[in-house]
Amino acid sequence: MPRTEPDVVVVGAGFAGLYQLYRLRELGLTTRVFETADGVGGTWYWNRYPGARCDVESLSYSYSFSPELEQEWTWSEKYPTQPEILAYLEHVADRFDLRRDITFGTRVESCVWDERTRRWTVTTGSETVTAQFVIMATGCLSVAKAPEVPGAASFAGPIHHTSHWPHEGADVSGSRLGVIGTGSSGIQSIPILAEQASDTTVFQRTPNFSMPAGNRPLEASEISAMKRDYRAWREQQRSSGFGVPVPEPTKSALEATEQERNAVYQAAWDQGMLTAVMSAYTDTLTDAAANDTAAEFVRGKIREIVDDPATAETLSPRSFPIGTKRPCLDTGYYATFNRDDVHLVDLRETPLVEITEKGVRTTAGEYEFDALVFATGFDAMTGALDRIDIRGRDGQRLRDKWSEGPRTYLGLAVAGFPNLFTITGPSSPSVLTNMVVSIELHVEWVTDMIAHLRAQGLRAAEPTPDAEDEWVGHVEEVGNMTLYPEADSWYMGANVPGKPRVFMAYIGGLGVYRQRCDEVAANGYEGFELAS
Ligand code: FAD
Ligand code: N01
Repeated sequence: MPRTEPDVVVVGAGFAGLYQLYRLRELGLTTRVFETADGVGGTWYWNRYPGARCDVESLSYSYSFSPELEQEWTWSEKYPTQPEILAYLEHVADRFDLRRDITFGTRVESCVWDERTRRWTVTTGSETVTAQFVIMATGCLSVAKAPEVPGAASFAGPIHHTSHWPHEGADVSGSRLGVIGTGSSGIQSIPILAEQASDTTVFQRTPNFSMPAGNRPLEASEISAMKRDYRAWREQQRSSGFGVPVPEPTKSALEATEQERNAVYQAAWDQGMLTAVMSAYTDTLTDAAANDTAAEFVRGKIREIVDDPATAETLSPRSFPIGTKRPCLDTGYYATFNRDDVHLVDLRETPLVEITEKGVRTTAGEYEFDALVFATGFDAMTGALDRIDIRGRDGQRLRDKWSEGPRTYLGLAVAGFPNLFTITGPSSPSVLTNMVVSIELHVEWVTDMIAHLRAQGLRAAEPTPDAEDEWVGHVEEVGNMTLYPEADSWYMGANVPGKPRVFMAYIGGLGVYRQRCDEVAANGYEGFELAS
């Protein structure tokens, strides 16, 4: 029988929840994991749209905690597909016998702190359990959002959100297809969908910067070289700024001549790595003029690839600095707009009005479709936490506390919410990095803290309001030194109407952040109040 009084409840069974369970077992703690989905994988369980793959190289976008796992798993491509990443996570779940502590198909609805027992009461649709600790491994991009227009229920054909793609696949062959959204999910799926559909119309509100992924099968020699050098590579990942080792830039883009810059950008473009362009110069993300040199390089590429100059201009981002909305890697995205059966609608000129029975109405008129795809993204960073009724000391609700933006200490814990931890929580480097590296850092840190509490006979820990205020201020200060706050991005909460406009990630660098977390632990969990 599953326990009703485990030591720990973990919410979510993606990269974060699986590893957290593994670590807690090592510590000898009893753990229940609850997962809404019917299987493991998180992001890679849900996002099954055609073309879904990661854009951090497979050899880096993988766990580092088990050298045996590293040796026995062999990635097939530079950027693995969703099915391959899901197969990897299923393998991890089986190899470490994790499934027996996971309750699938079960959503956690509320978590309420009981000050008397110093335990959380966790309620799902089917049971109530209590636990000393709750660890939210609920994901930064796990709550899909639809376009904010009325009428979806009236559409006669199927509507597929990229993040809830049917498991059996969606056959759009021969269909007239409308796609709303041109972020990473749209940019990955549109070239493939356009090949299948008889006619495709892309509704674009904001064009995004994208670069060719240069995806390819991995050579046996590179796999064996990496398997030989994995330990050193992992060390570099852990101390790097973004969780992907790249040479540190030493020069301002504005110190280079245009010719030098273009050679550097071209080499980065050919490499097919996001970090190569974004890390080419020291000031790409901090100086508007420096940033614009990279932005203009990409806009020049769009003009080269897209035959029709007006379409090229519509596809060219001009309303935000490059990198301040998540840039994309693609396979044939811009060239797709050279097809006669692909049309681009600029929603800045003719905004969406409604979804109708036959299709989509903009201010210019009605477009008729057989099927629609919403590639409209997520209520990111706080969405999954906001949807759980989390009540800390004195009945305070987390979503009330965060009504003007999330407040955390290190993105890991929240004042007033004892023994609650958030893996890749708001105000940590999370989505600005290779997430697997950030996840491992958080899981290991939280596990160490729980081990410390138990070794010291302590029952509860929570950040002090002062430590939280200091961290929130620091995250904001560092964010304001960059161009990120200028963009209407999901990093800023700007994609969800009514969401507070706050930069929700820490851009100080993963290596620097790791040092800070290590110092906090080494100083006896400085900034936390520990209670027996
Ligand atoms: P998730 O994988 O999101 O898992 C969270 C789980 O929690 C979900 O399964 C969800 O169902 C469950 N859950 C949430 N709330 C509840 C609840 N109340 N009760 C029960 N269960 C709940 N990152 C990169 O670093 N590189 C990439 O290339 C990259 N590509 C991406 C591609 C796509 C299409 C998307 C959407 C994201 C991508 N990401 C990428 C980010 C990705 O989300 C992370 O890399 C990583 O998979 C997150 O793992 P996680 O375990 O933290 O969260
Ligand atoms: O979502 P998005 P996503 N009317 O928010 C548009 C990761 N990821 O699923 O920009 C009209 O980026 C919206 O327009 P605008 C990655 O971190 C990675 O694509 O808000 N349009 C935008 O064009 C990524 O950043 C990969 O003006 C509306 C699009 O929909 C994150 O997940 C692949 C609208 C949403 O883009 C999210 O990506 C996939 C409306 N009402 C995802 N609402 C990799 O390749 C939204 N839009 C690794």
